Amino acid sequence: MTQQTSRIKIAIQKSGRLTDRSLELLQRCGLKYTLGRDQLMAVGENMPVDVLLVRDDDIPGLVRDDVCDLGIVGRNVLEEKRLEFAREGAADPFRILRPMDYGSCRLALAFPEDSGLRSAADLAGRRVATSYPNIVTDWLRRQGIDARVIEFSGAVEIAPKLGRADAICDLVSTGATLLANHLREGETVLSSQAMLIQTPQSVPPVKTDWIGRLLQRIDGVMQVRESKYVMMNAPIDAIPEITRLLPGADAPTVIPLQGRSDKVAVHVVCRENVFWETLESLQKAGASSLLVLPVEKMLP
Ligand code: PRT
Ligand code: ZN
Repeated sequence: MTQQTSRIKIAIQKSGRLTDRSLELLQRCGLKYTLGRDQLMAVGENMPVDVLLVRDDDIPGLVRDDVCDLGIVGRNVLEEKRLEFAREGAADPFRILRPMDYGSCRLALAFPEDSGLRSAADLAGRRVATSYPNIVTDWLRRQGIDARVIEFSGAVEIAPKLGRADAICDLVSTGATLLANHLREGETVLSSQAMLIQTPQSVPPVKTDWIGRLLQRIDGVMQVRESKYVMMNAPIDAIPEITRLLPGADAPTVIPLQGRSDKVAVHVVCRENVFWETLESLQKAGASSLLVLPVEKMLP
């Protein structure tokens, strides 16, 4: 096997809403890379991992065809392509490994405020504009609604104004775009976030170790974002109550305090954010000298 084929390729969006967070994730996994002159590939310097920078719509196909071992793409794009590939006969074009903690949005129906249309049930015999024709057609069919789906490649929100559709189905995050276009949000057709996917082919042994290490690091990076290391002094009999109060806490480490028999030091890793209210409750339970520290890295 050549050096080239032993390197792991991961496809991420070249320029868009998922780009910064995907690159930041890989950097926090320890990857140092050099961006090629064509800006299409970032070559890993310290790990056998290369990053392909492409349009998000191309990522599912690159992973299906085993050109890339891994990819990060929105569930909306993934689901749209999965339905397209299924029509072509590919049942399982990629393996979904895990959701990432960014890129969240929803694919939702929206109706012109002055239209009298309120919900999906009002769409019978009407036209819905969307960039996700496969997902929307499939959803309407499953709901038993006989509406016509009009494919729009961009600026879907202006389709009703142009007289091209009666309603739309588009990605929504804050809702500001719908508001600005006098559209009222209706049913959510798909909840989305960035997803990590893997080729359906079995991973060659030469890559198994590094893929495993990368996945473990990705999990670690996502976990530390919320995790906190909490330190305090407390009476030993308050420890059960302290553990109960801390969200997602591991078993606490209990350390004796020099010259103190009434209190011990308690150190706990919490896998969720720790709020002021929690600290106040810990104080009431007898804890003192409370410290909350961010966690830099974590492995199970
Ligand atoms: O060039 P390329 O094809 O790679 O990029 P793209 O233009 O297709 O995608 P891009 O960069 O816009 O989005 C990439 C991914 O980010 C999407 O596939 C989603 O998974 C995710 N995402 C998260 C969003 C949004 N939030 C989002 N708000 N994608 C698009 N939007 C758009 C939406 O289409 C609408 O125009 O933002 C507008 C609505 O936003 P609000 O905040 O006004 O509701
Ligand atoms: Zn795209």
